[in-house]
Amino acid sequence: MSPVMRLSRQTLQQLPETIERPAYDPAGVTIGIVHLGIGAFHRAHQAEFTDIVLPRDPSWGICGVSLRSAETRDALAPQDGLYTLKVQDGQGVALRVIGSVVETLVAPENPEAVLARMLDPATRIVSLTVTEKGYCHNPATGTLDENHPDILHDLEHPEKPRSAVGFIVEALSRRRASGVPAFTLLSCDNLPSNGHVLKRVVTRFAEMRDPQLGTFAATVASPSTMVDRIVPATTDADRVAIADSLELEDAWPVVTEPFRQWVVEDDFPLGRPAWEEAGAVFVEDVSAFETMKLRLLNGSHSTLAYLGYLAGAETVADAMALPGMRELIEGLMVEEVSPTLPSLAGFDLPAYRRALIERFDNPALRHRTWQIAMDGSQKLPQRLLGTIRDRIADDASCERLTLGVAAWMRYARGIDEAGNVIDVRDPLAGRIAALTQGLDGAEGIVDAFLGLTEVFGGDLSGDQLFRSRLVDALSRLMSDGAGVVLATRKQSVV
Ligand code: CS2
Repeated sequence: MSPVMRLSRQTLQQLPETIERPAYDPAGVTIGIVHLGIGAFHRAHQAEFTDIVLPRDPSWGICGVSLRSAETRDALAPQDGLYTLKVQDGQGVALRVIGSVVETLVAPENPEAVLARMLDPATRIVSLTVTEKGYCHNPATGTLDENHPDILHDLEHPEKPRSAVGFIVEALSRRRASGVPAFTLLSCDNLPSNGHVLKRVVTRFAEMRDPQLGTFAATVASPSTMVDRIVPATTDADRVAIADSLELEDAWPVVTEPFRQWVVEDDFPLGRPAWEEAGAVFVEDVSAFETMKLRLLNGSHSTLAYLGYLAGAETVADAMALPGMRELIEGLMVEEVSPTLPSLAGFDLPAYRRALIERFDNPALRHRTWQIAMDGSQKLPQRLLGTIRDRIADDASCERLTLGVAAWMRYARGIDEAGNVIDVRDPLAGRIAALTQGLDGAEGIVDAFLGLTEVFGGDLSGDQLFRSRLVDALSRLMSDGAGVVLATRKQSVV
């Protein structure tokens, strides 16, 4: 029977002994961080790091903001923001109740309440996990897409913004007017030099509103970070299993793996939590870590997701078990990605790659290929295309990476190998469908995709060698299917 009582501050004390709970009184926590994009990733990553250090300084509680739907607030508000983090792999399970998210707001319902929080002088950090598309940027260049519908909206209605960029700039403008120093911006999304990208789009948008505001925005601290933890979407089965262990209902627990990593540039003029005590690593320049993670982990993930989905694998672990997949991913990491990485003194790259394979194999995480396949047009530039660019410049092979890109093209057209419709989620899905409509040959399809210069950049869009390799890979996927291509790949490679 499922429990009737709900997790909350009141019921916290009745949790079974085995469940770890906040080592502080959640009622005594005040807000120091406004987080835009309160999804599962934030709750399994930054919110846990913060939870660990709150006993030392309870002034760093988090106000979590949803920029779109009310779902998270509706689940967490009746629980006083408390939720369970379930950490699991093939070996075991650990449950911990997190108390660092002390308020949840829904931006479209009340943008003014979000702005009020951002203006509060106690708010010293505004962090973000709004996914790649949330930056309203051109993925190939990292600059603001000035024609983005949300940007056009926010330019016209600066006091009622929709986008993260619009909220940040309006809050900075009001803080500046009332003499409150600017908060530190902290991007926690999977973008190369995420702090720089954020600063660039914020500064440009501020400039479009008012040149002086642009000058002010250019002075705001925006350290880059590398974030890592695999966090699949929570399922109903997870909810039921967690309620059984808690003997309480939790409307939105989060499930993740034991591994977690956070590398952060230490530039916080108004201070920060002592996240290093929770395992974060502070460095001067995060870019080498970020390139490594995006190219090795996320590049492999996207390749696994597109090829795996097409070959009928529902999860990453299933995809890893497809004949030929493990060899493909290992070869991609060792032979094609690793030679392009900047060197990191003292870093054990082979051990990092081995750990990645183990993480992809984690049988306890049902990480759906479909989930990772989302928003490919925003992800591919930093995950696969940058590496391909470097390999082409070095006159080196990139057959596996190219197969990953071709698999995206095959997937993004929206029909699977059995002729069924794929639920493609991508801001460019409509454009891709229109561009490729009626085409049935690999050459025409590749040319249509390469016309997306905001994805491929002017250089790769016009690269003839890249084009012919893509045509070759896509024709094989179209004629043989992903499963056969994977299983027979070795023979077909020259
Ligand atoms: C994944 C990432 O959904 C995706 O695109 O590749 O969310 C991945 O799980 C994380 O970056 C791991 O840190």
